[in-house]
Amino acid sequence: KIKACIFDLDGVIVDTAVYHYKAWRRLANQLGFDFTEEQNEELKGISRIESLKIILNWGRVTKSAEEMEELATLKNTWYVDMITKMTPDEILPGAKEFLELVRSKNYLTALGSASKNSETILNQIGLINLFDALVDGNKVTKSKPNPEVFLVGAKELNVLPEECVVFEDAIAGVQAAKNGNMKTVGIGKADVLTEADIVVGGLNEMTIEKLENL
Ligand code: G16
Ligand code: MG
Repeated sequence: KIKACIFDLDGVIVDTAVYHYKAWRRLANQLGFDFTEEQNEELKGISRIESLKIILNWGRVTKSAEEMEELATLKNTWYVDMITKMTPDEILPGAKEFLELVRSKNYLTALGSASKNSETILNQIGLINLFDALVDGNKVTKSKPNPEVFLVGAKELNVLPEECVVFEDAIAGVQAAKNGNMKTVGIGKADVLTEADIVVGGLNEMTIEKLENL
């Protein structure tokens, strides 16, 4: 029986990918190359430092570990500048309503995000109080598809992995949930998120019935 819902942040609750893209692109341009929005898709759900490694590889640029830390920090200052201007009208359609709905039916809720900025974002958009547990890049070290972020979420909620449903927009995130023995609802396209138990276009298409039938 399902007892808890664990939500990814970027792509499920809010679209921060556009801000990540702007900040990473500014960094790439400064280093003398560019990358496309299509390439940016590959960075979804991937941690900050792993994202940087992928981007540097696209530009055929080599940096030391120390330089990479500096570049990642620089990108983050630009990113934080943008997300601290976010407002509740950037919440994706149905996200707030679905969180309130599941809570009213006594399901527990947790965030399971790779981002180290998740609390800033949830405060900006006014949803922080709708989560019983917050697990993000500050609490875990292993990147999705490793299930760590979701397993810590289940633990904090005091439920078993098989009692959890994960809502994810990234392939790596769906795999992480599967690797953790959790049910998954893919947010996006069924031909992309093939490993998800069901796929919906957004939380606005999600219902209690679909949740209970998983
Ligand atoms: C998000 C984004 C990723 C980003 C990661 C780390 O993951 O999808 O593109 O690299 O967070 O973000 P930060 O640099 O803020 O720590 P998620 O798991 O919320 O989809
Ligand atoms: Mg995501």
